[in-house]
Amino acid sequence: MSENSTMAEHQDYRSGFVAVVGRPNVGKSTLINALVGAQVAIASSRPETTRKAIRGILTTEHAQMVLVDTPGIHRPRTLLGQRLNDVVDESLSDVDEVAFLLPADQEIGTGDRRILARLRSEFWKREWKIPVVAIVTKIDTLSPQQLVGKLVEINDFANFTELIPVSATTTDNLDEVSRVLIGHMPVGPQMYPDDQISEERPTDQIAELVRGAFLEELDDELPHSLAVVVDSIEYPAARAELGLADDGKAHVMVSIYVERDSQKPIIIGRHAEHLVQVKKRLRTPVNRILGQKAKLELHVSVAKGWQSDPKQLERLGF
Ligand SMILES: Nc1nc2c(ncn2[C@@H]2O[C@H](COP(=O)(O)OP(=O)(O)OP(=O)(O)O)[C@@H](O)[C@H]2O)c(=O)[nH]1
Ligand SMILES: [Mg+2]
Repeated sequence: MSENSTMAEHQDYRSGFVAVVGRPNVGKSTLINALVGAQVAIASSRPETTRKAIRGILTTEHAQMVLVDTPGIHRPRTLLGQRLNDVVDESLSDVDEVAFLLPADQEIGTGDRRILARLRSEFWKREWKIPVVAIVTKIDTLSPQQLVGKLVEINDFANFTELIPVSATTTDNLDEVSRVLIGHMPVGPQMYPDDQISEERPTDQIAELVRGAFLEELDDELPHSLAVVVDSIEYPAARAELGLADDGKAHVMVSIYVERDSQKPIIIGRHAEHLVQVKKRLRTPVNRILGQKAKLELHVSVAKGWQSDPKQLERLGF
């Protein structure tokens, strides 16, 4: 009997899906990475970083929790923005629990009220139909006194199932977050192997890593205009068959799309410095994902106004 099935039969083993929601930039992806203990979702200082419902998997001896990262809920300005909000709706349609993130360093605002209304319409009928846990993020930005005031304010905002403060950056109270979220999950079997931390396919994982690396490399608003697709992975044996040079590496063909011609040189950089840096930064993580030496081949193309063009959005996987 495998270790998995032993665990799955554990009488009060818990498992379930937790949708992690909140306004853009409140720290959803950072918290998921901290809980899972690996970079499963990209995080950045710019709002609207997350575009897909990426699932991070946390497995303990007594539970398996699938954390569903979601795009920040916002008032959409483009068709992409609408699609991102749709992603959140889909993520909410089949979860066991919701974690609603509110940042300690900002006031409760219209955005939060809109999210609460959305959660109420979906999950409230005299009481919450599933647990809705409020998580106050970035508590490292407040003094202990300020934090007390903040917790009172959020406690008055809605009657959440539970309220937990956390800092993903300092890991302050992080264990308590997983304990509480797991505590509210239903009893159920283990769904993924012990060592699986993400549900993404390698091609999608690499595409996200490339987008994340560009977000770090570029320091203006341009990153919002980027879309990244891994077109193919050519493994050494297949390359040899095609008569291509076999350097023992898997070649990962990546297309990077920008919205306008003028953005191309900015993405590439002087002497292709951005491309070089991104490849360097990602060498180890990409090798790890593919389990072998790999080479990124980055091609920058223009997909005119893709954020508002239904056809282009579909082609880019939205
Ligand atoms: N000080 C502090 N900053 C944090 C903490 N958690 C996240 N951040 C920062 O907040 C910014 C946004 O983090 P993300 O995790 O990308 O936020 P998000 O909610 O996933 O954002 P979207 O995907 O755009 O909706 C980043 O600059 C993080 O470094 C924290 O605990 N403390
Ligand atoms: Mg995010």
